[in-house]
Amino acid sequence: MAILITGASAGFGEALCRLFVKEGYHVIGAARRKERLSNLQQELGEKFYPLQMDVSNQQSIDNAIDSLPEKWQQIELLINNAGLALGLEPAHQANFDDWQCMIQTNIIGLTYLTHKILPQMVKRKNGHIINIGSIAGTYPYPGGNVYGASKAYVKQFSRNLRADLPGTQVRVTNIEPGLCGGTEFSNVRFKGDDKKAMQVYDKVEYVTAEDIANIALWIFKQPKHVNINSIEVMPVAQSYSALAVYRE
Ligand code: NDP
Ligand code: 8X3
Repeated sequence: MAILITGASAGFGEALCRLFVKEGYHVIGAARRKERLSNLQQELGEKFYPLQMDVSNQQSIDNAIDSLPEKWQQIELLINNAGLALGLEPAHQANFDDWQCMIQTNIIGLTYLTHKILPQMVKRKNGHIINIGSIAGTYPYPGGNVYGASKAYVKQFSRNLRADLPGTQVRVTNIEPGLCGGTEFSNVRFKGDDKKAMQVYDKVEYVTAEDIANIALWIFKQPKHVNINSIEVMPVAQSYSALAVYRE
C-alpha cells in the first residue's frame, strides 16, 4: 500500500513526504519538477517513489498513474495538495489565464485525480483522501477572487464525497490552512517577486509546512472509524477582521 502526495516538490508536499516516509509509509511524491523529486528520492531512499505529473493535464495524470509499478498501485491515502494562487488583483484587473490555471489545477486536476483513485479505495473498502483547501475557501478577501472560489469548491467537494461514501470505509478530510510560510506559495502568487512575497510573512510567526504535515499525519492516524471532516488552522497571529464598508 502506498500514499500518493501531489505537490511533492516544495512546501507542504515536501514536508508531508518527509514525515510519512519517516513514519514508515511508502510514499509516491508527484509534481512537475522532476529534478526536485529526484533530490527528494536521494534523501528519502527506496520508500519514496518520484512521479512526474502535471495535475492540470488529464493526459499527464493518466500517463503517470498508469505507469506506476504494481507494488505502488494500491493507494491507501491520497493527499491532494498540489495547488496555487496567481495574482492578488481585484477581479476586474485580474489576468484570465491566471484564473484558468487556478481552476485547471486546484479544481479540475484535484477532481480528475480523485475520480481516478477513488474507485480502487471503494473496491478495497479502505482509503482516505485528504484535500488541502484553505481558509480562503471560507473567508473572502480582496484579490482572493478565483483562488478563494477554487478552495470553496475543494471544501464542498470534500463534504459531498463524504455524502457519497457511507458504507465504503473511505474517509475524506479537508485541511483548511491560513497563513503558512516557508513555502513557495507567495513567490508563485507574485510570480517571482521575492520582496512582495517576503512582506506577507514579515514579523509574523506563521504556520509551517511541518505543522501541516503533523496535522495530516494525526488525521490519518485516527482510528479507522473516525473521520475528521475538516480542520481550520491559523497561526495565533492571524485572526478575523470586520466586514468592509465603503463610504462615499
Ligand atoms: P508551494 O508553492 O510551496 O508548493 C506547491 C506544490 O504544488 C509544488 O510542489 C508544485 O510543484 C505543485 N504544483 C503546482 N502546480 C502543479 C501542477 N500543475 N501539477 C503538479 N504539481 C503542481 O505551495 P504550498 O506548499 O504553500 O501550498 C500547497 C497547497 O496548500 C496548495 O494547494 C495551496 O493552495 C494550499 N495552501 C497554502 C497555504 C499557504 O499559506 N502556503 C495556505 C492554505 C492553503 P511543481 O511546480 O514542481 O509542479
Ligand atoms: C492560502 C492562504 O490567506 O493567502 O490559501 O489565501 S491565503
